[in-house]
Amino acid sequence: MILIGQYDSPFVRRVAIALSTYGLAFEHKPWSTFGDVDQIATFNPLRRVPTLVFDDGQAMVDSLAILEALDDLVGPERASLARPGADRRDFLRISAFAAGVADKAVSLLYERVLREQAFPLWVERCRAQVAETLTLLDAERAKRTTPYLFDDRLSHADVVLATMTRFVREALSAEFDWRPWPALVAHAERCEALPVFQAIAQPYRLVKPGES
Ligand SMILES: N[C@@H](CCC(=O)N[C@@H](CS)C(=O)NCC(=O)O)C(=O)O
Repeated sequence: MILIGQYDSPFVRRVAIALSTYGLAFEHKPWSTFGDVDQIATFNPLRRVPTLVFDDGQAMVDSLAILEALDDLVGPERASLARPGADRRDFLRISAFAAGVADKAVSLLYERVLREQAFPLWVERCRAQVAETLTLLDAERAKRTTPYLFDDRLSHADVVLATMTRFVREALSAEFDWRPWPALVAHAERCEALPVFQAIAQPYRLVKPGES
């Protein structure tokens, strides 16, 4: 398999962490969405990352869809990051809110860096969406006493909560004061201390169109 995208993306990182946790071998192409867009386009017309290219040559996008496919590939015995059963709705709900924050953070970032002048209404909308959803997620994390969200083992939901937190803190460091969200910070620190998080990491760096 080939995984396309850089590890400063919270979406690419969550997929790489799953591949690595499941012991699935993959070739990593750390291509930038802007600097290496032509190379990405040869595999994926949508030109987004993560792109996962399976051994039969089929390319797939969207981190949640990719994780579902990986869980199917390894089967229920090996899919240790999946949480089927009673917690499924919470698992999907928290995962989707965390990924949604990352989506809106990416939108805000692009608005700030790709336009000569950011559109204030959009900036304020993204800022409110990110901040208020971080408050929701912090409360979800704070009310749980287990080491990870659902039990004492890492799940896909824990992973995206942590990769999102690192991304927003690094890429939009001037934008948000994290003091209101201590449970998220503590959660991210716990995850970032794990060997798989340390091995699959890259400090955030923006590559604009035309740069490499
Ligand atoms: N919902 C997607 C979001 C992926 C995403 O936003 N990727 C960004 C990089 S972090 C990207 O490809 N940006 C370039 C673009 O959207 O054209 C997922 O979960 O994979």
